[in-house]
Amino acid sequence: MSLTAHVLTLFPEMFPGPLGVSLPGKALNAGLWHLQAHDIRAFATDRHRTVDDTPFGGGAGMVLRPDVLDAAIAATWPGDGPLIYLTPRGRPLDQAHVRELATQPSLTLLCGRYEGVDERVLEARGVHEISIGDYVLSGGELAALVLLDAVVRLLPGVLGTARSLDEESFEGGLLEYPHYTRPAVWQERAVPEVLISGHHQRVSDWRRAQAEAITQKRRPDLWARYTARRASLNGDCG
Ligand code: 6GU
Repeated sequence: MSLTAHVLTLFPEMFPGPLGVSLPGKALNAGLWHLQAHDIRAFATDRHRTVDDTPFGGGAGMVLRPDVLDAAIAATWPGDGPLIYLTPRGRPLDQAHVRELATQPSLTLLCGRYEGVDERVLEARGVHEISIGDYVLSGGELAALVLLDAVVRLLPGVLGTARSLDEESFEGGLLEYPHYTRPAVWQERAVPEVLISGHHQRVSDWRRAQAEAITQKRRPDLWARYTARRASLNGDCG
């Protein structure tokens, strides 16, 4: 029922880290999800606790050994959810994918360090590869924390009912409209008049127009997807 996340890492002390505070931390303490960090080094077999070696074919860096990682997977993967390797060469993570991941009983996240992991263990275990963006992190741990934060806030009971998920950024296909609070005038800048009006329909029309304008300007890729979806919902095509 509730999600269990297993993280295989050489740095288990990085967990729960930021997921131990605020919304995900409260949800963790409330038992709405579970987190187990496993030290890959505990599955090394030699007396030096070796987890990596130099790459066949030469080159810089070190590669995680397949036997060590496979033993860690065998001991920790519950088998009722996907095995995921965080890597910049993986499928780019988006909100639709996050929603799918949030339906799983478990997520097992493999975090690499060094140059990477031996390809054979990824093949043998049917590992899914996910990237959180087009930049390179020094290891998969921060990517695992990002993925879990995005997933956990979608779990039943975590966000509460005060704010509907489909009115927020991406769930509706648009970037967020601007927000304002007191004071009504700050440093000679007034809050947009319509927000003081108390006219709910005018407020929501204004917010929609703002969200559309900012999406069109900043993210032509999202805007194209949004207009295509709007057209298909209106029956303008397939
Ligand atoms: Cl998932 N891992 C690493 N190491 N770097 C990344 C990434 C993942 N996504 C973007 N950069």
